Amino acid sequence: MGTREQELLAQLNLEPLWLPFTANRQFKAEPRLLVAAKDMYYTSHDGRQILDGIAGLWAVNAGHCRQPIVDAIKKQAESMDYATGFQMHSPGPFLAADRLAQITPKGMDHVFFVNSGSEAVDTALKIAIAYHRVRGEGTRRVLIGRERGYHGVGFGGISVGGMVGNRKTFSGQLLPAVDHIVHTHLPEKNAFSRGQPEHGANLADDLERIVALHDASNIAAVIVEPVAGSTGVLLPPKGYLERLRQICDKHGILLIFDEVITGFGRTGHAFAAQTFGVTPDLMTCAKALTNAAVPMGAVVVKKEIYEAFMQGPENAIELYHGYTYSGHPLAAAAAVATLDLFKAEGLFQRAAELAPYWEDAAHSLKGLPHVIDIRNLGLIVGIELEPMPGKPTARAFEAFLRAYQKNVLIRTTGDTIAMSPPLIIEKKQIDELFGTVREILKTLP
Ligand code: PXG
Repeated sequence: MGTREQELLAQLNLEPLWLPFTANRQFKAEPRLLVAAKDMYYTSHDGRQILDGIAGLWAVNAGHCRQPIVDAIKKQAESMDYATGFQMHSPGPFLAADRLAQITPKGMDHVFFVNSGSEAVDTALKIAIAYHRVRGEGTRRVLIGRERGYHGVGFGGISVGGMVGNRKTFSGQLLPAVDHIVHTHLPEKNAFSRGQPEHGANLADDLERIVALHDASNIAAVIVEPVAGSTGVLLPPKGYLERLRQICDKHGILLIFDEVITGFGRTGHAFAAQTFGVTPDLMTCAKALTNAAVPMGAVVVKKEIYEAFMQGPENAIELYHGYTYSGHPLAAAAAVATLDLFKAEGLFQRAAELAPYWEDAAHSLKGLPHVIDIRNLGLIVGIELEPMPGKPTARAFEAFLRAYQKNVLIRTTGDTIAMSPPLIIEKKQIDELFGTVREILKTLP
């Protein structure tokens, strides 16, 4: 440990903080702290430059500490810190909503602001139920998620989510009117697909099974991630999302895309809905909406959904929902600057242009020890490793630790290495990222 590191750690009392989604005791025994960031790199507490292979956490799409965003936040903090969004508002959220509506799929043009992906999911589920009710179809309350889905950690999100680790502690307290369609992971047929896999469109028909069980008149919405991220990068089979859309239309069920990680250029278009050519009725986003500089999320809905609420007496609140910080001025300022920066630098297009290079680099790892599948799209990759016998997740976590020692930040979930860099990444940095992972894979236990 260097002197700088020792000094910094000596000042910190690590004990009071309870870290999220972290093995706290293991971490506190050997902390990994990031102290600064610029563009593609973090600075670690021991003074190393760390290449950010995961855009913070699928979030810093324009790269770190970009000046226009920093300036916008500073300016807003100096001129007005906070204004309530309830029966009042400030100009920023209107500007942000307008900018956002310009890049969402056609017809999806009304925006409800929240502060995180989890809040966006819970808000979208509530809007779906409330929408059916205001239209006189109040029996439609069942929410359908998908196995292996991740929709944040609110009670709504874990209920429609399908990751057992996030659910098992709370089983019995999850939302009652929920069901799940099957996941789309078919490694025996689709391993090492480039982009969308060939097999599995028919898995969308599982929704018909659930409709037959509950009856469409009871179902409010289906929520899926267009590309499932946290569960280990699962891509939709060709034709799958189209089929899901058709079945929802047939039965009057709302389709919600959770675009928290796929939004803002990650797949080569503003949203995965555009990459796949399938438009949902509602979508959630967060993370890169502000380049992660200030927490913010949003639910974007089709015009018809917003308009269904704009009935009745004009002095009546149409939706009893909102957060103290919905449309927080600082977040709104960051969102406006971020969306302007994405546009000025053509970053979504840049992701699309880099995607073939990224794909080749990713698939060059095929054949290395332990690699049982590689899945990619846009600037996303999942590299699945054979688990160590009796020790699931241990091999991938070891890869994460070794990559960090070698100055590269990757992310692991289960035994899958996931990478999703800022969209400003250069080809030589793509080489460095995959080169480091290659070296690590050769020596992993
Ligand atoms: N939906 C999706 C699809 C997400 O990926 C959330 C909702 C929740 O967002 P908040 O802002 O409440 O965390 C997410 C979050 C990972 C990882 O390792 C991904 C997320 C969170 C933690 C880890 O891939 N995404």
